[in-house]
Amino acid sequence: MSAPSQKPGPFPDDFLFGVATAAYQIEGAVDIDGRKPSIWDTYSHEPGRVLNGDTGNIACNHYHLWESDLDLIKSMHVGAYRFSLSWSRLIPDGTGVVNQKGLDFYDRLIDGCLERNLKPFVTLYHWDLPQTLQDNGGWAQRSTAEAFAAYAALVVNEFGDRIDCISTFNEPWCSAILGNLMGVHAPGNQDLALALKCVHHQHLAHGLATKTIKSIRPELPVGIVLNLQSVYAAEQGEEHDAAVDRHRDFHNHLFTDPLFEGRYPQSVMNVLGQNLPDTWEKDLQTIQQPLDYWGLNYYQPTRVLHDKDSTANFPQTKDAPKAHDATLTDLGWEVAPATMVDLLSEMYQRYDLPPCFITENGACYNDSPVNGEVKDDRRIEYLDAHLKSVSQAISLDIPVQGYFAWSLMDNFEWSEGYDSRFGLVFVDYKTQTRTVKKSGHWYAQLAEIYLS
Ligand code: IFM
Repeated sequence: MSAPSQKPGPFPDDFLFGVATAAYQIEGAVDIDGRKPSIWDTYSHEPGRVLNGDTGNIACNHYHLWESDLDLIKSMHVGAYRFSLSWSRLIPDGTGVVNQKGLDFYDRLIDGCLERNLKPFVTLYHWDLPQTLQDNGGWAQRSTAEAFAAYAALVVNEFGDRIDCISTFNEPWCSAILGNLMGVHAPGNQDLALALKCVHHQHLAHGLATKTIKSIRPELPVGIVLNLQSVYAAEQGEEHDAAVDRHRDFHNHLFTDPLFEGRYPQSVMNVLGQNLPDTWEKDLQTIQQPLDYWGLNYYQPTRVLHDKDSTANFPQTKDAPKAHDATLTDLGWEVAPATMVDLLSEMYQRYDLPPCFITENGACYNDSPVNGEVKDDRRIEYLDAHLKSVSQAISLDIPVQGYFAWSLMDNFEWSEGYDSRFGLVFVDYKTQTRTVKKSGHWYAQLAEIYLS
């Protein structure tokens, strides 16, 4: 296809375009070369947890196809590749013995990025906790935070000279809340008190790891990637407005206040504070580390209502039904790009923040190849509209330095398995053939225009 007639933008000259993936979603090779199970191996093998019983056993077989996958990324003219490391490939039990073959894999991958002039943006934790650590209590235990700092030290000592940016966590909300409160992600717990301990220890792990990374390699940019919600009341009324405030406190500020201001939101403390570990107060100083950037993963707005059920847990909100005229993706997520600008503005008003990257943005559309072509025009519209919002945010002086499309290719979409496709590249899981979708060609042309 030809270049978009009206390209989104403008963007600053050094604005970075990239694509993103995560280890468990693409690598496969789960029991090869010394890797041991993570909580997602365990969880996905439990009956009924993942749609169709899908697992990450093979995924996109990226562990073996990494070289041609990097060529594919290069062919898209992007400047950066954001990926995560599998902790259980590097330190199979989470602590102790280091797996040389795991180091070798990421050595090859990082060198492969550099050979192709792709900046490696590395994430330490994209939800795949080594199962041995979970067997010892997982994120509910302080020792897991300490183990994470040791893992960060290994990564920075090995790869720190060759990577551009390192993020401690990807979407800590998901691993704590979806995984330990809602029970729809690994490890599948539904326990509010436990979930709050996990939130705190993930924060602590971030703080300890950031300090460790900076002590080893002060010049390496360190940040954290958050999936914050842009929250709106679905109906007018004071009770719904108050519900929005509570929802933001629980789902956003429970994460951002400690990380960026070294405190917990008062409304959460009033109701749930007793569930935090006893050490919470003295840990806050460690948690609030100066960061070089932060990442926002953004997909859709959240519309809520006050929950009239007085026995409902804090924040006592419920999701509103989708408006009849809302545009939805194939996963039923609302398409509303301007809400991303609202959220960015809100964040920069509330906190004194470093620059940010949109570290993920994209949409699930399940178009398949017809005569060898995947005509996913809806994905192009989605990406185009969100890139226009990024440009608008920049025009409002919000320092967005880059944008990573989620995802390079279709992959294991967690509890939704392989049916939900977010890729710019179509993956035929039977043959492992990759077909660049129309959106992939579009994104490549866009990146090329801004590159030149
Ligand atoms: O696939 C996920 C990714 O792992 C984290 N952010 C959201 C994506 C789409 O659900």
